[in-house]
Order: sequence, then structure tokens, then C-alpha cells
Amino acid sequence: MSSLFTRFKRLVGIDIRSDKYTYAKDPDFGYTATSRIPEKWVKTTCGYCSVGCGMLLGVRDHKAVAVRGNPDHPVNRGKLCPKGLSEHHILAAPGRAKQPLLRKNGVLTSVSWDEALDTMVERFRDIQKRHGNDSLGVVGTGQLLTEEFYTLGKLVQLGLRTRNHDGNTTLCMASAVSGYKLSFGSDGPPGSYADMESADVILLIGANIADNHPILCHRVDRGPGTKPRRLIVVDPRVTKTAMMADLHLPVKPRSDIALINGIAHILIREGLINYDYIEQHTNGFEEFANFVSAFTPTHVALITGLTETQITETALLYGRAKSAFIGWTMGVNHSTQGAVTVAAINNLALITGNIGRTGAAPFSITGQCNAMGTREAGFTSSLPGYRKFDNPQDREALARIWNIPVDRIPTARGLAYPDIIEAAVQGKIKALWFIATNPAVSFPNYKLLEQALRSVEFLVVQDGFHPTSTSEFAHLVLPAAIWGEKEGTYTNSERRISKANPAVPPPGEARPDFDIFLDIADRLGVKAELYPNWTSPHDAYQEWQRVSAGRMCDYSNFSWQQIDDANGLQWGGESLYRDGIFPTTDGRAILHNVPCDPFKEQPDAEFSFILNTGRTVEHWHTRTKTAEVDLLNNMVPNAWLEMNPLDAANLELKPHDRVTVRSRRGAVADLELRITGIVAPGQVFMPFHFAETNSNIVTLGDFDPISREPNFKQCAVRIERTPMRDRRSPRRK
Ligand SMILES: Nc1nc2c(c(=O)[nH]1)N[C@H]1C(S)=C(S)[C@@H](COP(=O)(O)OP(=O)(O)OC[C@H]3O[C@@H](n4cnc5c(=O)[nH]c(N)nc54)[C@H](O)[C@@H]3O)O[C@H]1N2
Ligand SMILES: Nc1nc2c(c(=O)[nH]1)N[C@H]1C(S)=C(S)[C@@H](COP(=O)(O)OP(=O)(O)OC[C@H]3O[C@@H](n4cnc5c(=O)[nH]c(N)nc54)[C@H](O)[C@@H]3O)O[C@H]1N2
Ligand code: SF4
Ligand SMILES: [Mo]
Repeated sequence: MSSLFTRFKRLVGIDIRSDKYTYAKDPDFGYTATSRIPEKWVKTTCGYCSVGCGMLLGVRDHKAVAVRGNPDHPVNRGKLCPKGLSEHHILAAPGRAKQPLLRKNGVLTSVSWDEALDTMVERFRDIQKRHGNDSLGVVGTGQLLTEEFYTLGKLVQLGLRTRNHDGNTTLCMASAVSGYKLSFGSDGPPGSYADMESADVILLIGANIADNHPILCHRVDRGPGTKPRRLIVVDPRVTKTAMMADLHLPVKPRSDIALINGIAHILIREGLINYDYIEQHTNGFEEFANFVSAFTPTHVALITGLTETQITETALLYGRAKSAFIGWTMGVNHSTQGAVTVAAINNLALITGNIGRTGAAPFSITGQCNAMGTREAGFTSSLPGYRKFDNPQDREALARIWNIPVDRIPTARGLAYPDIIEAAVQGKIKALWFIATNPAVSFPNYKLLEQALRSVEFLVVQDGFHPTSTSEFAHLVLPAAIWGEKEGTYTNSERRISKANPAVPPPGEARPDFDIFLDIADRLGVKAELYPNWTSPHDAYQEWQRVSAGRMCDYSNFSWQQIDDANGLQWGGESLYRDGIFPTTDGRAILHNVPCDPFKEQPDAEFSFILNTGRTVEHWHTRTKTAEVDLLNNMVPNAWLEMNPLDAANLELKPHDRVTVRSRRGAVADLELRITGIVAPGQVFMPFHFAETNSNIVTLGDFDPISREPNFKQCAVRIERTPMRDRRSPRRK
């Protein structure tokens, strides 16, 4: 027995005193395998989603070999989801971009950084000289470090002097930002994850946390010893999160506003509202009460497809709770009515006084690791530090800090992302620069996007991976370092700033985005003015501390070291608005009357299904990363289409049939059919992760008039059996 154990120990090299293990050469078997014992563990923060889990990245021989949860991090307390646990695999993946590539005679050709950046600066200058400064459009991302996004904003708006600067966050959190501004006068998620643990009722609207924010599921855990509380999930699909709920409300697509107004109606009728709070801290209650009086349970049942009992039960649970929490994600934001749906959610919190208290908040669950940091550092829909373009004091304050004439700062935002694309198609924008985003898979109505990519004179794609669906169109590809290779901060959904630290060098000639921005500034001749004596992202952070000082998102008291030592620090504390004072002109929050409009492209005889698109736990967005991780990709290598059994029977389709989804804009062939009660009759669902079956060929280019966010979640399609000639052999990316 013992000799067997010794042999086993020799074979797998188990060190029983710790959790470290390795494979070693065994004298009997002659077996060799690579060692995975890290020489050191580097403390960092996950680079995927906005939950913001703390982790330790294990390094050996300058390679990332393991990941484990940071037990001391308050967000995840040592736990990680499957993407986090396998994150080290992305660093040395074969798909990494390793050298700058410039298109020469139609072919992307390796060039030096000097040639790449000199060409970029020369082409941008030439185009801007001929067509005006605003002929350049720049689209960034919620996946850069705050230091990088801040540096980029200065470069674009003050160095390149174009206002047409936005981020992929307009495909994501823009509706939440606009909704907060409508209700409270400023962006800033009022609550924290801790609220989920202390709330009596958690209402999740269009948020599938089990797949997309898995570590948050622990906050609604109702195991022994935890506070008993109710979870209500509003989602047209029976998601994994819906399966966790006490009450699942399978609303008809885009009927959420009617439901929310209907809840307000019942709360007012039953007297389950907080009169003192309304009186002291809000405006517009009388008109609001009058407005929602039309949203009777009978009326709301008709619009939402729910029963009157379900609607009333939800209202009573919410209204009777001592503290109630509402979380939402893309089921709300991805809509032409996204911003006002957020305002409607805020109405509920305000009339019941469920804001600014422990356990009580309306709360946007963010998407990307640093969508929050990029919102705060701004330069897109607002100026840094939640400042407003149209506020002269805000502009003057910034001009003083930056030591530049105030008229250098734009007085209005430029074009939002969808309008940048539209302007490129119209020939008004002649050069585009995409940084850490892959629009050829993620932007709605692919055909128009493709036209934009093809029509510009110069297209720069700066990405950690190549080829991607977008970089294949580029004139210039700039290889970037990614998470694990660079230093700075990410801010998560609950306003917690955590440190991301470098553990390994970037592959080939890839460079951190920060270094690329500074180098471009140097070649533009603006480095000394915009970034005096800057050498590292820490310089950017220190300036950002000064820029944010005294603002709602105040970083001035948190040094990098303090953040790292504390495993993350929250600006604004656990709850914003504890005093009930809001950043509006009179300090009061605003109640909005929000009508429930039907979504634009309703199903008809020709296109009879409503297509819903979204995510799965194994994959991240456009799969540049997760397709490289076998552990994840082998679990879900291809896209699928979910359809209700009744519809499948009508169309005489069987499980595993290959089907085509067709809309007025295009078709996606060869999806595997999953027949399942997860989707209701008349609705189908597909993931948007897969370039080769790109859901956005089918989706609609229709945008929220306030936030400019796309309506990704509903469009009209028909489903056909895929003919043999349209089937593909599966590709990896
Ligand atoms: N595994 C994984 N995790 C991720 C990501 C990822 O790509 N993969 N991405 C991250 C990012 S950037 C984001 S933004 C978040 C997104 O996180 P989620 O918002 O949870 O993700 P989605 O799957 O896009 O959409 C959520 C739900 O909205 C529902 N929905 C559709 N239409 C409606 C409607 O009319 N009303 C309501 N109430 N619900 C509706 C869908 O059925 C879906 O279940 O996830 C983050 N986390
Ligand atoms: N139909 C449909 N479409 C959708 C959605 C949906 O639900 N349905 N969801 C939308 C949402 S919420 C979002 S957030 C978007 C996401 O859409 P994208 O932003 O296009 O998604 P990603 O795949 O995350 O793209 C990030 C890119 O940055 C690269 N990258 C990663 N880290 C770094 C870095 O540090 N530096 C640089 N330079 N590059 C880096 C990656 O390789 C990748 O190519 O998709 C949107 N599109
Ligand atoms: S929940 Fe989000 S932050 Fe946490 S490990 Fe998973 S992907 Fe990373
Ligand atoms: Mo997102």
C-alpha cells in the first residue's frame, strides 16, 4: 500500500503539506509532464466580468500556470467561476497578437512599432486635415484599465481633437447611465453586493446572474444560517437564475415597464409607499400616481402575459419588505426604451424609500470588468469625474487641472457609437480606431457595420488577439498586452476599485495599451502638454485622483498601495444617497411617467418569431479569449437555437436539426436546434458569442433615443431547416 502511494507521489509529485502539485519523471514509467507549481502568486483582479473577483495568478518560468480565488477579497471570498478559474490559459494562447501589422498591397504585413505608429499618426493627420478633426471616430471599451481609458480620453479629445469618441459600453450600460441621470441627476449605482445579503426581497429584472455573474449567486444563497429572503426573477426565459427564484415572472418580451408601473399602482393603492420619503426627497409624485392609475392589474396582465395574482404577489412582496433590492442587466438595458425602463425601476425604489439604506437599492449589475471605471473616467458621454460637457464650471475646473485653455474642452459630446458607424457609412467619418472591442461580432445589424469598416480610408484595430473578425478588415493592427500583463485598476459594479497587476510579460512585441497611447501622443507632439513627465500608468492614476477629488466618484483618498492592500476599496461607501440628497438642481430625485411602448419589429406572418440573444457561462462575448481555452470551448463549441416544443411540432422540427434564422436583414445558417421549455412559444433564443453564426447578422439596428443603446433582445425572425449546401464545418473562432 505504502509503496504504491510512494510511487503515485513520485508520479504526480504531490506535496502533501500544501495544495501544490507537479508531474515528475518517474523512474519506473519514464513519464514526464510539465510542472504547474507556481514559483509565486501575483495578487490581481479578474479581467472578465464586472463582479470583480479577487484572484491569485500563479507564475512559473515567466508563464502563468494557475489561478485561484483570493480568500481575502470581500467580493468573492476565494471563489471563482469557470472563466476566472481558467483565465491563465488565455495569456499564452496561440491567437495572441504579437506584432504590428500594416496592410501593404492588400496584405497585412509585419512592421516595426515605429513604422506602425508613424503611419497611423500620418494617416490620421492627413485625413483630419482634409475632412476636419471630427472625421476621425474612436471606439474604446469597458475592458481597459481606468488609467488607460483616462489617458486615451485625453489623447482623443485633446490631442487628436475629435469629439467622436465612444465605447462598447454604449452597447451595454448606457441605458443604466442615462436612467440614473434621469432619476437622480447623475450616474452612480446606489447599492452594493452586501445589500443583496441584507435585503428581504431581491427583484432581478432581465439579469441572468447564474450564467453571467455567477459569483453573485452566493449573495442570494438562502442556505442554513443565512437570512431568509425572497428572490423574484423577471425574464421571458426560464434561465438558470429563474430556476433559483421563489417566483419567476415570464413576462412577454419588453413588457417590463407595464409590470413596473403595475407594481407602483398596487403599492399606491395599498398604501405600501413611504410618504415621508416621497415628500422630502422626490418631485412629481402627484402626476406619477395619476399616471400609473391606468396600470391596473387587469391591464398589466394583458400586456405582460402574467396573471393578476403574480403581479399582485410581486407588488405585495416588494412593498412589505423592510428592505428591497432591484438588480437589472441587459434584459432592461438592451432596448429602445432602456433608459426610461431604468427610470421606471428607480421610481419603485423612490416611492417606497428603498434607496440609500442597507439592503435597499436599485442597482445596475454592470457587464465588463471595468465598465464602471471607464464611465467615471469619461470623455465619452460625459467629462471625467461625472462632469458635464455643457456645464461651464465643470469645464473650467478641468482646464485648471490640465493647465490648458478652457476652449480646448468640447462643450457637447460628439457622436455616440451607433452614430459614429452611421457617419462612417455616410462618408463623414473617414478613419476609425477600435480599441479592445470586436464590433464585427458584437455590433447590431452586421451589414451596415461591415459597410462602415469597408468605407473608411484608414481602420486601426488595437487588440490582444489577431485575427479577430474586426482585425481582418484593418489597415493597421496594433498588438496589445492584456489582463495579467499590465498594471492599473478596475472598478466593479458596486464601485469597488481593485488592483490588476502584471504577472507575465506580453507575447512578442505586444505592448500595454497605456504605452501605445503615450507613444502616439509623443509622435503627435502633444505628450509634454497632456502627459507631463508621465512614464507609467501610476502617473495617470495620480492625475485621475486629482480630477476625481471632491466628485461623487472620488478616488483621491485611495492610493494604489492602499487599494491593493485592502483587496479593493469602494468609493461612496456601501450606499449612495444615504442623506436622500440627490445631485439634481433642488436636491430631489425625479419621478418619471414612463409609457410602455411595444418594441419596434413585431412578429408578423412572414417573420413570426421574436429572437432574443444573450450569453452562456462558458463564453465571453466574441470568444477571442474563451475559444482559446479548451476547458471552456469544448463544453460549448458551437451556437444553438432554443425553441419551444409547441413551435417545433408545428414546424415539424426535431432536436439537433440544423436550422437557419432569417430576418429582414440577413440569415444565419446551421444552428443546432434545442427544443426546450426554457423559451416560451413564439420566442427563440441564440447566444451572440459565435462569429461563424453571428446573431448580429439578423439583429436590428434600432437604438434608444436617449442612451443610444441597441435593441439587441427583440427582432422578428423566421426559422427554416438549413439546406445541406448551407452547412459548414465548425471553425474555432
Ligand atoms: N459568461 C459570461 N458572463 C458575462 C458576459 C459574457 O459574455 N459571458 N458578459 C458580461 C457583460 S459585458 C454583460 S453586459 C453581462 C450581461 O448579463 P445579462 O444581462 O445577464 O446577460 P444576457 O444573457 O445578455 O441577458 C440577460 C437576460 O435578459 C433576458 N431578456 C431578454 N428580453 C427581455 C425582456 O424583454 N425583459 C426582461 N426582463 N428580460 C429579458 C434574456 O432572456 C436573458 O436571460 O454579463 C457579463 N458577464
Ligand atoms: N446580439 C447581441 N449582441 C451583443 C450583446 C447581446 O447581448 N446580444 N451584448 C452586447 C454587450 S452588453 C457588450 S458589452 C458587447 C461586447 O462586445 P465586444 O466589446 O466586441 O466583445 P469582446 O469579445 O469582449 O471584445 C473585446 C476585444 O478586446 C480584446 N481585448 C481584451 N483585452 C484587451 C486589452 O487589454 N487591450 C486590447 N487592446 N484589447 C483587448 C479582445 O481580444 C476582444 O477582441 O457586445 C454587445 N453585443
Ligand atoms: S464571476 Fe466574473 S469576475 Fe468573478 S471569476 Fe467569474 S468572470 Fe471573473
Ligand atoms: Mo456588456
